[in-house]
Amino acid sequence: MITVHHLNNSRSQRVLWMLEELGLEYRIEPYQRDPRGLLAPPELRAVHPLGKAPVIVDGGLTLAESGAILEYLAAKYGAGRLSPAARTPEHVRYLYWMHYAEGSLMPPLLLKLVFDRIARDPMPLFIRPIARAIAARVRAALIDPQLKLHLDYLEGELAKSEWFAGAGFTAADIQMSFPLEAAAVRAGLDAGRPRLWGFLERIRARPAYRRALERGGKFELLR
Ligand SMILES: N[C@@H](CCC(=O)N[C@@H](CS)C(=O)NCC(=O)O)C(=O)O
Repeated sequence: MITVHHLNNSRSQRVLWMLEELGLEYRIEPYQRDPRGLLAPPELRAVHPLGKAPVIVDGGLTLAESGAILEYLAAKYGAGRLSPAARTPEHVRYLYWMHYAEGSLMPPLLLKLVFDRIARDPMPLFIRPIARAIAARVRAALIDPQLKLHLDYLEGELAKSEWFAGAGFTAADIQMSFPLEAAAVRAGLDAGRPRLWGFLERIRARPAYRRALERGGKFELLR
């Protein structure tokens, strides 16, 4: 049986969702983030040297990196489901979004998380105004315009088809869900971008998504 090393409020939620979509049996090995630093506990390093989630163990294979895990599961267990046929235009789009989610969209969202926390978290009184001024400047000059650029782009892309790779729901939508859920809590994504908002509403209504939430526990993305 597949084991998912699952960190609360993390990217491993989308692996649970993928497994539910495929109707596979799996067990969850749960980990809790350190409430102060938000890092994973050190025990996760015994599973994979980076100590990050998700990691799956399937027989003799230990695999990290959510995009690789989703592609592995689709190839091994999908029997044609959740990934478009090779050498089709949909498959090229599928590949693009699979890589874009972590490679292009997550970096500004992570910067947003870090700089918002610098501005908000307790710190010695004498450095607070300086730290806040630097954080405000980086957000205004770099992070917020980049996030707007990405979200506007994505809103336009969803005008082309209902799902990211085309007319059919695929693992690329599962991969894109995490940054878009993160954008909803930390980057102002709301009903003002109706196609992206509709995407979030559609994925949240999927029975497999809901079952994954029940199995994975509370899912409150960091802000
Ligand atoms: N690109 C990797 C990112 C993995 C990652 O950074 N995971 C976060 C959870 S969302 C994590 O484990 N954070 C805790 C830590 O870094 O200690 C993936 O998509 O799997």
